[in-house]
Amino acid sequence: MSELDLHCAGCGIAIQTEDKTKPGYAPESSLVKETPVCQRCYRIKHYNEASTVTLGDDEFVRILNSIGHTRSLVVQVVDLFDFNGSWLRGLPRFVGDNPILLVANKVDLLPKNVNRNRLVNWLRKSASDLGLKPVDVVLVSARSGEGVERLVQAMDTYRKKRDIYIVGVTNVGKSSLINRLLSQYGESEKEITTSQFPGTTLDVIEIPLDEGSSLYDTPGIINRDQIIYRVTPEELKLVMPSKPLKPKTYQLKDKQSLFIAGLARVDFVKGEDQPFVFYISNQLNIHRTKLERADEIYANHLGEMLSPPGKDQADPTAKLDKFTFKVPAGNYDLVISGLGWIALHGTGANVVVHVPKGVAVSLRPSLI
Ligand SMILES: Nc1nc2c(ncn2[C@@H]2O[C@H](COP(=O)(O)OP(=O)(O)OP(=O)(O)O)[C@@H](O)[C@H]2O)c(=O)[nH]1
Ligand SMILES: [Mg+2]
Repeated sequence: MSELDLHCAGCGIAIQTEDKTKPGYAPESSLVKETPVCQRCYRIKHYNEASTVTLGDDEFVRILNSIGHTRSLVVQVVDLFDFNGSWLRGLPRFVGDNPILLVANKVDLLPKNVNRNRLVNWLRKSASDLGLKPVDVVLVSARSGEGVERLVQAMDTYRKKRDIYIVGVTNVGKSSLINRLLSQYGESEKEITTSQFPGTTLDVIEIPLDEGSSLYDTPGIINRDQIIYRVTPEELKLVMPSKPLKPKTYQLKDKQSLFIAGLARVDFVKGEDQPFVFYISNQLNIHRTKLERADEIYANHLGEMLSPPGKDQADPTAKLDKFTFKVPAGNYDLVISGLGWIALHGTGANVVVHVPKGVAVSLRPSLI
């Protein structure tokens, strides 16, 4: 049995029963179920295993291109915890004339008192700066359900009975959001596989909406700028916040340095005394020291006091990337892709950020 016309209900991949080591394997005995799942999805769901298969970028581009040949509403999902790192570049080029609805997921991670209208305006402005004019912007949380009703209304308004494609970088919560929508409509027995590891969905998954139109989940592309590709699966659980962020404020003088675990170092090189507010996973420690001692502390304590990375991964001799910023007076965030951001609301500061090679660091007008 090699050519089965069956697709895994969890990740969309074509199911095969012949090779355990290849994607899509499911034992024949499991195929009697109405909604068959591949062994990988079974293991992610029941043992929270890290997924080892990833989708090639070519395949991803092929899927995006095919959306350009449909008439549909495209829903671009971004992760509010890492707006910059979860931005899907060049989407308008791929999807042609189809309208794009921008959905910012994981709003539950932001402190409760954050002004929602301000966030939406911030998103609209940032999207526009990145070359996207969405038909609308909706804040949601697949986890808490916030904004989901609004999303349903917006999708209904803009799709005009056409298909809907949910697209975005890996791990932004596309599949979680669809599961949330399905359970809202009493279809809770259908469940797409989700996991904290990137690259969960492997092919397009069709969910019929009504006579003649469907909602499609799609796999996400990997954005290697994000720090999540520099940590082990165990460390990823610490780096990706699971609870609302509790901002940590440090009143700093210049010539001080702060380590975010052993993953990043922020040097306040020059400027007036001012607060640095860290929005990072509550499970990561911050260590403050003098700038002149920072090299020595890193060399001697990486993998111990400064962890993650753990002892086995720690390599204090590995070359780091260094970003220098002249932060203007006003409200700005220094963003370390996938790790979080540091808000500055001062009179200006010269700051240097050190991160593992290839991780993106940027400056933006403050989100909060
Ligand atoms: N805090 C929070 N976490 C979320 C939310 N939505 C999804 N997640 C988490 O984000 C991670 C990725 O979720 P998925 O739904 O698998 O993401 P995806 O975009 O489908 O990922 P790919 O299939 O790899 O492209 C999981 O750990 C989810 O639990 C949310 O609203 N809030
Ligand atoms: Mg998915």
